[in-house]
Amino acid sequence: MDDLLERVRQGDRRAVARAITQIERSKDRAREIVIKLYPETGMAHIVGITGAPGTGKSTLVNEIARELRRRDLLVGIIAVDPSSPFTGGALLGDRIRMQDLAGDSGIFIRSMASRGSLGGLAGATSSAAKVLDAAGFDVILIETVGAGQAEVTIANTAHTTVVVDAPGMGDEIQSIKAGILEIADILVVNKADRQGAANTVKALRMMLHMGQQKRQSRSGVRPATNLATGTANNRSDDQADWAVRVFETVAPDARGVAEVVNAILAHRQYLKQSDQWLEREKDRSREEIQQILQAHLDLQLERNVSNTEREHLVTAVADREIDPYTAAARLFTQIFPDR
Ligand SMILES: Nc1nc2c(ncn2[C@@H]2O[C@H](COP(=O)(O)OP(=O)(O)OP(=O)(O)O)[C@@H](O)[C@H]2O)c(=O)[nH]1
Ligand SMILES: [Mg+2]
Repeated sequence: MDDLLERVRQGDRRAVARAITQIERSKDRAREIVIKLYPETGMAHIVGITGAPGTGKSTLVNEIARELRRRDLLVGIIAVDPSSPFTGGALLGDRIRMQDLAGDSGIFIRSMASRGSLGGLAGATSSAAKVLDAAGFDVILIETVGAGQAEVTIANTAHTTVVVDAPGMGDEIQSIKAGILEIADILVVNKADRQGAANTVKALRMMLHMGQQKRQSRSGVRPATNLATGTANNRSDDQADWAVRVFETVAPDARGVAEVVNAILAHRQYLKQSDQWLEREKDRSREEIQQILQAHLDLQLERNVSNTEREHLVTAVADREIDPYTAAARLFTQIFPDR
């Protein structure tokens, strides 16, 4: 194990692949790997690429990676295999599309399977990102389908979130509902070669504008910079704001991709120069601790309280024999009997 992790630290790609496989297979291994590698993490720029199914995320990630390589940056890619039935089979497609990058030793590509719970997927993804981080990859691109809470959770673990839209998806409103637009640092309208692209751009710009006005009137000061964290109010006034912008791309031709990469790198710069990098690190840490605690609690519950006992309490609450607080208190003493 220690030998494997030493090779990870040296950037050995096969060791990286094996470590990630171990993370997927065993929670205990994942724990051990994260504990041991953690001191060597914190250097990589983690970029989430999210959006509705079929907007062209994989194609775009492919081209973004190629552009980052041109700038001599080492790129790790994690494609989260969507659990949504709409996108079944996407994994194979992703592999084929990304194959042309596979010969480059400066790029590491990995798909993560979304089995198990939401927390499990997010947890495994962020652990895999730590392995890539410790291995010295400069930028880690994480592709997720913006369909649910898991994706938002994964996006929350990124420093920079790129939300990808495309014309004719009819989902501009949907994406707001899903909270996807709110987490964007950079917006991309891909498939700009398709009819209606200009309208999609216009709609997004309008929504951005409205979002900022709302925030402005709520806080009584100036527009918030950051649609994601809502922490702008804490920031001192002399810090330049990050303006969320809308970019147009035609991913298969790499059209507009260099500009998106510029924005991604500029956002990193912005985070580093303000206190926002630390703020995001704290957000990510908070999220992770929370997930670990939750998982621990679930495990202890499973171990120490039988299903029958739990169901018994559930029925008692449903029958109004006891209230839910009393039920929870009883479970608590059973989960942690020493207290
Ligand atoms: N016309 C056009 N087609 C594109 C563009 N970008 C991607 N496509 C096509 O759109 C389809 C979906 O692209 P993907 O990159 O797989 O999209 P995705 O968002 O990763 O899809 P999922 O992972 O399944 O959600 C493919 O057939 C691409 O070739 C573009 O800019 N213009
Ligand atoms: Mg994809």
